[in-house]
Amino acid sequence: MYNWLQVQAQHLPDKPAVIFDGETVTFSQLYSKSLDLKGHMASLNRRRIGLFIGNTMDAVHIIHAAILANIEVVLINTRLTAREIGQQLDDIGVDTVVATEPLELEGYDVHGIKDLWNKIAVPDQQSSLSGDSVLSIMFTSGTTGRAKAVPQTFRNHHASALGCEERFGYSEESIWMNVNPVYHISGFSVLLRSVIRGCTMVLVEKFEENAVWDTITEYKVTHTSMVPVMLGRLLDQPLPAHELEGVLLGGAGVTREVLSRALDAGLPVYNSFGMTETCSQVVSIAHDDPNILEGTVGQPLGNIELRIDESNDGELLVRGAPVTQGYLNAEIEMSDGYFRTGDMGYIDENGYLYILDRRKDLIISGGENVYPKEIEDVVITIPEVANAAVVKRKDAKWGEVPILLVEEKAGMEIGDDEIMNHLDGRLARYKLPKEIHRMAHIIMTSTGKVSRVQNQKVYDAKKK
Ligand code: S0N
Ligand code: MG
Ligand code: MG
Ligand code: MG
Repeated sequence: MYNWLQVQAQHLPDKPAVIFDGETVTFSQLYSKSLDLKGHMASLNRRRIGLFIGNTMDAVHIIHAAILANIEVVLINTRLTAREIGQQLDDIGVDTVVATEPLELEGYDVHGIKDLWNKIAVPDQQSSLSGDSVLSIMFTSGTTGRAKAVPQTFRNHHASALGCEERFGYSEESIWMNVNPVYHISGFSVLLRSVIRGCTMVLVEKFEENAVWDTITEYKVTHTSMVPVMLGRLLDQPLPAHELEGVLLGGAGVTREVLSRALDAGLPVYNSFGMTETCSQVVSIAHDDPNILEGTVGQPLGNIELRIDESNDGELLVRGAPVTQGYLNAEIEMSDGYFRTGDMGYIDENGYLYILDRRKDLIISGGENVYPKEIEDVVITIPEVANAAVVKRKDAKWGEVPILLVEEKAGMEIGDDEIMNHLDGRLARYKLPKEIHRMAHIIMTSTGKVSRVQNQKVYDAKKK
């Protein structure tokens, strides 16, 4: 049941499974090469392997080989620094990484794809895939500043794909373009949905708006998903004739302005809400739903139940087969089998969900999550810095960006360049603050934490 690729290799052997950079691989070719690579992956003798992969054909083979070998894959965001990657891997005991992209990571066993093919393959062992087995592990940072490892099982992924398919309306005939990084659930889920349903995936290595439109027209793409920043960039281009039936938006809130521009241009957009913990979208709304411009992210997918916890500021809770059972390295907050998202919202009388406020401690820049505490932890290691707070502001290019407020130690000063030099190399570049401000005091809560609300207020007042 979970051996999706084998099933498609039998049912649709000659159908294009993946198109990448002008090369087409059929389901039978994808299966046989992945099966071959499986033996080489298994020779690494690890139950859990880190993947440092781009959106390439090699990456697709590696992921399927690992699935066939029942090796848990740990997806690494390739924008992270070696320091950040090391912290994540150490936290869940991973010492071996397979890389399709250049990677310098001291102290780990890193194998390039060529190196992997040169290993002596272990003979094929029939591994039975069960719903409860972990297929993938992805990191999502948290309030503590330490990234939380989210295990996603075969059942989670399968349920997610079925829920998406039902609402989003793709089928075996669809051509799915994948422009999201495969190391995020946004991209990984497309890779799995396409083999689960037996449709073709057109994989795009790097998001570039002109080239993406060319891909959409050349391959007659019918379905795709993306973050709102990508949609905004696509809409800034002249729109060619296309055959798109669905453009799924997720990963960040989309403005009414971008949504209505898309609808005016005749793009069949679906807005949605989802997280790494829920294995992609769990709530969505179609372009032809009369409520699409009302600020709602839609109704829950068929296999999802929602609840609002009124006793906790209207926190959104989610339950269903796609939802992870718990983090590998942290406690998960659950109530009655419902996952506590940390986001605040309400559900109207027709079951439409409105997200009122993302978690106070979350900044979403271009679909990448940025956690204030992670930046603050690095800033306060600068000797001249007494305290630091990271707040956010809206940004035309990225949606939201981090802003750094710094309190210097008495009698000490530090320049912006020195601060930025300290952060660069320690933090991924998308986490670097876009402005730095000196403050007399960083406001703390009664429990001694940086006050998100109060420091944000101070910054907002300063802006006016
Ligand atoms: C938007 C992207 C494509 C921008 O990257 P681009 O243009 O390729 O940048 P580069 O050329 O690599 O770098 C140029 C400079 O820009 C900086 N930079 C890059 N990205 C960002 C960023 N996000 N924020 C701030 N700065 C950024 C670079 O650092 C560089 O600057 P310098 O030179 O100074 O270093 C790219 O960011 C991107 O791919 N974003 C999308 C990531 C994503 O997919 N996120 C979604 C995560 N969430 C989920 O997966 C859960 C929700 C979900 O499942 C979902 C999400 C979306 C769609 C569908 C679903 C679903 O439910 O199926
Ligand atoms: Mg071989
Ligand atoms: Mg670019
Ligand atoms: Mg640069």
